This record gives sequence, C-alpha cells and structure tokens, in this order.
Amino acid sequence: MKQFPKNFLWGAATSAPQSEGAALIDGKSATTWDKWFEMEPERFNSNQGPQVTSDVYHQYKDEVKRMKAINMNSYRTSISWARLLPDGKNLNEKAVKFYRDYFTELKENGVEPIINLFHFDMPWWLMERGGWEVREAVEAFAFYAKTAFEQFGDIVKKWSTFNEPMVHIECGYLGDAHYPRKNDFKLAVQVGYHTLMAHTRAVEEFRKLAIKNGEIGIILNVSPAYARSESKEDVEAKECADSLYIFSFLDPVALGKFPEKLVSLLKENNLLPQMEERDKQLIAENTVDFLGMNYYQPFRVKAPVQTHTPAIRPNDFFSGYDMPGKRMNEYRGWEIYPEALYDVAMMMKNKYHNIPWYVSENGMGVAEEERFADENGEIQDDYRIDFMKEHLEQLHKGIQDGSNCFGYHTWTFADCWSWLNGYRNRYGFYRVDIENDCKRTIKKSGHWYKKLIEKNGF
Ligand code: BGP
Repeated sequence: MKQFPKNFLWGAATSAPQSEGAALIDGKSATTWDKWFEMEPERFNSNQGPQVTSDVYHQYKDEVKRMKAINMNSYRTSISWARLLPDGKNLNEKAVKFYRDYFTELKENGVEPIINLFHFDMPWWLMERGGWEVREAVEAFAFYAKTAFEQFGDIVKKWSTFNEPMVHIECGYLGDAHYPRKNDFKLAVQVGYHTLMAHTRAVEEFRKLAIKNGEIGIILNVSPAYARSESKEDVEAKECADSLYIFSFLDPVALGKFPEKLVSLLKENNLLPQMEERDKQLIAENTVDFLGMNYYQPFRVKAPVQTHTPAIRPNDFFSGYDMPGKRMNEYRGWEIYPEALYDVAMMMKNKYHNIPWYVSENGMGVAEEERFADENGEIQDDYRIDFMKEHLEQLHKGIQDGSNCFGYHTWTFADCWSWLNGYRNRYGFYRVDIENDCKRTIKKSGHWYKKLIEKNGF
C-alpha cells in the first residue's frame, strides 16, 4: 500500500474557458478564443467553439455534487477576466455573484477551491491593444488580480496567477496554435517578460491585501529535458532547453532571480527584453508560497541540427529527439514517462529549497473514447487508471525521499473543451455528452479515484 501524507489534496483541474461556456452572456466580453473562432472557424479542428464547452456556468451545483461523490477534497478552475471585468475597469455584478456562489458551493461540500487568474484567455479589448506584447498589460492584469482577491479572498485561500505561461508564449509567438499566431523569438521573450511582471505585480497586490490564511502560487508546465547522450553538445542542448522552457519562470517566481544561463543566452543573441528599473527588486521581493507543476510528458533533446547566429528561434539551441523505443500514449500521441515526476519532485527539493508544491495537472487524453464504453455506456478506461498509478508511484517515491508535495490533481474532472481540438481528447473521470445537454456519465477511473482518496493511497 502506498500511503500519501495526511491532508493530501486530491482533485482535478480545469479552466473557465474550457468548462464554463456562457461565453457571451450575462455581461461577459469576448476573449481571443471567442473572436478567433468567429473569424477563422476553419482553424479549429472541430466545429465546437468556446461558446458552450461543458456548461459549468449553468450546471456547477450538480458538478460539485459529483466531485463530492468521488471524495475529491480540492479542485482548480480559473476566473474569466473578461467575465469579471468586461472592459477591464468595471465590475460585472453577475460575474461576482456566479463566482461567489460557485466557490461557496465548493467550500460547503468540502472541496477546496484553488483559483487561477489566467488560463490562456486574453480579453479581446486588451489583445487589440497588443496583449502581452505591451507593458500596459502588466498593470491591467494587476488591477484584475487585485479585484479578484478583494471580491473572493474571503472564500478562496489558495490562488494562482497563471496557468502554463510558457504555452501562450510558445503557441502564440513561436508558432500558430494560439492567437495572435506570430513567429518572432524576440517578441516571444518580451511577451514572456511582461507575463512574468504581471505575475509579480499580482503577487505584490496579494501581499498588500494580506488575505487571512491566503497563499499564492503559479502553475507551470514542466517537461524536463533529457539529452540523447552524454556528449558535451547534447548536454548543452538539454541545459538550454531547461533554461528557456522551465527555469525562465521557475527561478524568478521561486528564487527571485533569473538563471545566469538564460541571461547569457539571451544577451549573446540580442534577445534581452525591455525592462523597467523597479522590476529586478519587484521580482526579488515577490516570490511565491507554493508551486503547481503540470506534468504530461518529457522533452527529448539533442544538439541543434541547424543554427543561426545570432539565434532566431529556440531550435538554434537544441533539437527535438525522437528516441527509439519510447512508450507512447497511442490515443493522444504523447510520450509516457512517469519517472520524470520523480525527477521533478527531487528538483523541487534540491534546487528550490523544498518549496511546497503539488502536481497541478497530470492525465491521459484519449481520442474517440466512446469505443471503450461497455454495454451500459460506462467507459472502461483501465489505460487511464494504469497511467495514474504509474505516475503516483513515482510521486510517492519522491515524497518518501523528502519532497514537499501536498497534492495531486488530474486533468480533468469532467471532459472539457480544448483549444483547437474541441472535444477530441477526453481526459475526465466523467464523460460529457456534448450532443445531449452535456450530460455526465462516470467512467471506471472515477470509481477508482474515489477509492484511492478514501484510503489516501493505493
Ligand atoms: C494543458 C493545459 C490544459 C489542457 C491540457 C490537455 O497543457 O493547461 O488547458 O488543454 O494541457 O491538452 P490537450 O487538450 O491539448 O490534449
């Protein structure tokens, strides 16, 4: 039996744009996702846009009952900035009521809400002004964060500022999977810097309000890089990948300073962002209370195949490496490598002074999951149970070896909408029937998770 620490947080995560629906009612203004779907629906790999998603806006009471039914004691979702402050300045009272009711419902049912402020859903009015490209966005975010803390700080005690900031940077500014689909390394660095400063200013506002028992953190995606070989070039590629994709946020938010390697890489390649005088001090003074680590898959790297001097893209520092024999999730296309979770646990302990952290997302996406339904329509997702078990074994080992991990959240509770993929990849403990008022049906993994939580181990 693998026993987890007392008061361990067991739960799942989602986000406002992927679960709430009600995209354009009750005063909410448009986000980039709403607008982009309207402008270029053909870019989305499904005809399902962000309008309805899993309808949690209307069904949250039943949703919370279902969480309680499988013993969950915590849950992460986000607030929609465009719902709370449709024009960035004026409070939407309907949004205040919705979120207060929703968060209270969670609390009253023994489900601790962990509330995040930004999950890729930039309000359209701000995107039109340049989004994270402009410094103005930093103060706009700080105001939004302060407003959220003031409105809900009496209910919500665990807050996070951003979910996976590297994703909106990478997908929006080094590729075309997020709006504004630009491809510009220098701009991507500036966008990343503004995002970090927005996070930092939000933490500063949080500290000023001194919310009783309040804690603040950030949710980062971590795909640790593993080098193809021990050659100097491959190891250097690994260090560059980790510095750009992991330590670029982790070091400033947790240690209060940028990693030297990152600074020299950016400097040598003429990629340093524009900074303001007070920034350095702000970063040093506003480190987080806890971290959320989203882990799905590792990153296999080797020395770059082709480089430019100075660099014009991250691939000038490393190349992806297709490792022969790697285990794949054949239903989603991501590598399965649970051992990385142990490595993350040790990294938290050794490099980040054993800061409190939790697994804020881990899970297995499966396309066309209806093929695994039994004769009663219940999805027999043994593959997902095995996936969680293997990852929890590694996490358990990390905790035994002294890592300060306080919880495990899967992605996700009930199947939810995903960016360009709609409802193709399913992750939930509950299946959502989007053709039928988003009716939920429990999967086999939901029963399994319930027992796991009951025993606080498996
Ligand atoms: C994470 C995001 C989530 C979610 C998840 C699954 O990176 O935080 O928002 O989408 O990935 O990814 P996908 O839906 O693409 O399979």
